Amino acid sequence: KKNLHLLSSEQVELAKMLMEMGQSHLFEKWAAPGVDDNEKKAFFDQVAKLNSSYPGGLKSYIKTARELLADSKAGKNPFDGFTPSVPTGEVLKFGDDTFINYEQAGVKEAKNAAFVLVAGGLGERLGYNGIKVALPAETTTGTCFLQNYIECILALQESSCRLAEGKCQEIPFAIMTSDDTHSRTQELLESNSYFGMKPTQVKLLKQEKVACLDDNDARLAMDPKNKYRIQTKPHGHGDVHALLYSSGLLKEWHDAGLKWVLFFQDTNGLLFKAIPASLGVSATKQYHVNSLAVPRKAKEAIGGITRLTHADGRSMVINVEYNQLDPLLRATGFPDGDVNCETGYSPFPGNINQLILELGPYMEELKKTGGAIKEFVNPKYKDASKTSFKSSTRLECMMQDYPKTLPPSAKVGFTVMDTWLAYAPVKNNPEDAAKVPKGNPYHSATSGEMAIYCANSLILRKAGAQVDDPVQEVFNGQEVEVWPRLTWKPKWGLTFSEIKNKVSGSCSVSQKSTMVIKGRNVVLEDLSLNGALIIDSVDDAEVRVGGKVQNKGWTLEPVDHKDTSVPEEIRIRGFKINKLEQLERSYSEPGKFSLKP
Ligand code: UGB
Repeated sequence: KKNLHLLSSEQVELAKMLMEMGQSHLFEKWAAPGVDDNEKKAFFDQVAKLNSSYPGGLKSYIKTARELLADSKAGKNPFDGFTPSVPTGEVLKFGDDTFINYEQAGVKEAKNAAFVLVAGGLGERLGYNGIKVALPAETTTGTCFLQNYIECILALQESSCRLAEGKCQEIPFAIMTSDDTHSRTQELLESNSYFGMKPTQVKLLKQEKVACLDDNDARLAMDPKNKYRIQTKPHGHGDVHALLYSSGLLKEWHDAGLKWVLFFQDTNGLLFKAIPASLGVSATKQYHVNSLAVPRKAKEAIGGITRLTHADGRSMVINVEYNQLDPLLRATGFPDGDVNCETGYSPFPGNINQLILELGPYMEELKKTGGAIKEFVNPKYKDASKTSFKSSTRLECMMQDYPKTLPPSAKVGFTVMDTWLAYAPVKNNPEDAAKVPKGNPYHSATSGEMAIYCANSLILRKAGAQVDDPVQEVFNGQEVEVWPRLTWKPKWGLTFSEIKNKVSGSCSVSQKSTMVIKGRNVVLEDLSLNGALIIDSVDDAEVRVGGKVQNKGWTLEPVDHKDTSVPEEIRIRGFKINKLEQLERSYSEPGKFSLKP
C-alpha cells in the first residue's frame, strides 16, 4: 500500500487484482517505500503486459491454472469419457490423377490464401545456437528454411495468378516470433531483402511468454534473479490464434476476401510439396479444418490424429499428443497401447501440424473465443503427494487444439500424404538422433537434408527420368540413404504437373550427381547427368539442357559433429560438400538457349 502513489490508476487496479487472487507473496520482499522505485514501476509494466497479452487477463490465467492444477493433482484424465478410434480422411498418393486434380484445385485457391509460420520456439531438442528458420534446409545450395518457405509462397502466388488470368493477389505471410526469435528473424529478413517478397507482404507477430506458477494454488513464481519480476516461460504455439485475432490481421484478410489460412512449422523442408494438393482437398471437401498427416510409427514423437467419441454422443477428430495417445489407448480397452498394425505403422495418422483453416468459420469462432485455446499444465512433482513442484510450471497450449471448442457441425478432416513427400523436420541434435531406434525417423539436420534429395529424386523419377538408387552412408552415427543431390527453385516447379512439363525425352541421373536449377524456364531434355550441373537463368530465358554432362561432381565428406572448427550448421549434419568439378552456366539475357555438351 505504501507504494501505491507510484502507480497509475490502471496499475492500482492490477495490484488489487493480484491481492484478491492470492498473490500477496509477490510484494513480500519489496524494499521500503522510496527504494527501488524504478524497479517497482517496471514490475507493474510487466504485470500490465502479462495481463493484456492473455485472453481474459491474468485473473483468468490464475483461475484456469488453479483448475488445471487441481485436475492434474487428482490425476484426472483429460479424455475422461472419450473413446478413441481411427478416423477416416483423405489419403493421397503422389502423382496419381486424384493427386494432380487436387494440386490443380489447390493452386487455383492459393490466391485466396494467407500463410502463417509459427517460429517462436527455440528448438531446445535441436540445441542449435541460431534461430531454426535460418538453418540451411540443404547445403547443396545453402538455402535456409525461411528463404525456401518464402520462395514457395511466391511460386504458388505466380502459378495461382497465371490460372486466374492475371487477377493476382499477393499472398500474405505472417510469422509468429517470440522474444527468443523475434529480432533475429527480423534481421534475417532485412539483410536478405525479404528473400524477394515485398516487405509489406510479411508481418511479424511476437508472442509473449506467460507467468510461471510455483504451487497448486497457482502462486505466480518470482524471477530467481530479480525480486521485482515474475518468472515467465513460453505458452506454446497455440498463441498464434489469439495473436492473429487481436492484431486485427484476420479481419484484414477476411475483408480482403481471403478464404484460407495455412499454418506451418519452422523446419520442414518438404512441406510445400504437399501444400497445393492439401489446399485442393480443403477447397473440394469444404473442410473448415484440414490437418496434414503422414503414416506414423507407434510412439513416434508426433501427435496422432484420432476420433474421440464421448459417452454422451459428442465426437471430434483431434490431435492427441504423442505422450497422451499410449495411456489413452491403454485406459480404453487397448491393453497394448500405441502399437504398429500390420502395415508396420500405427493406425493413427501422424499429425505434422500443418493446418488449413477456412477463414470465414475461423473468424466466427474466434469472435467467440478471442483465440483462446484449451490449455494444459504439465508440472514435474517432487513426490507422489503432488504437493510441490521440482521447478515452476506454466500453462501451455497447442495450435492444433483449435478444433476442441468447435461445434460438432464443424467439418474437421485430414489429409494423409506420403512421408517422403511431406514431412522431414529438423528437431533432434546429433547425439539424440543417433539413439533413435532403428526404423524410426531421426528428425535431424542430417535426415532433413537427405529427405529433400530423396523427395526430389523420386519426383523426377515419377516425371519420367531414370534416377539411380541411393547408397547407404553413416553421418553423425545415423545411417541414411544418399540420393543424387537434386535441387531446384520452387519457381521451376512446385506441383507435379509443372515439374513433369519440364522433363522430356530420355533423362538419366547417376547417384553421384548434383543438380541445381535456379532458373524458371529450364527444360531437361535427353539429359544424361553424371557429375554436377548448375544452371541459372533469368525468367525470360528458355534454356533446354540435354546431352551428356560428365565431371568429377560434388562429394560428401564426413565431419564430426564435435569438431568445432566446422561451422555449427554444417557439423550438425555430419558432412560437408566438396565441390570438385561442375558444369555451371548462367543465362542473363532473354531468349532461347540450348545447352548440349
Ligand atoms: N513454437 C512457437 O512458435 N511457440 C512456442 O511457444 C513453441 C513452439 P516443436 P512440438 O512437428 O510433428 C509439435 O517444439 O511442440 C513453434 C506438435 O505439437 O518443434 O514438440 C516452433 O517454433 C506435434 O503434434 O514441436 O510438437 C515450431 O515451429 C507434432 O505435430 C512449432 O511451434 C510435432 O510438432 C512446433 O514446435 C511435429
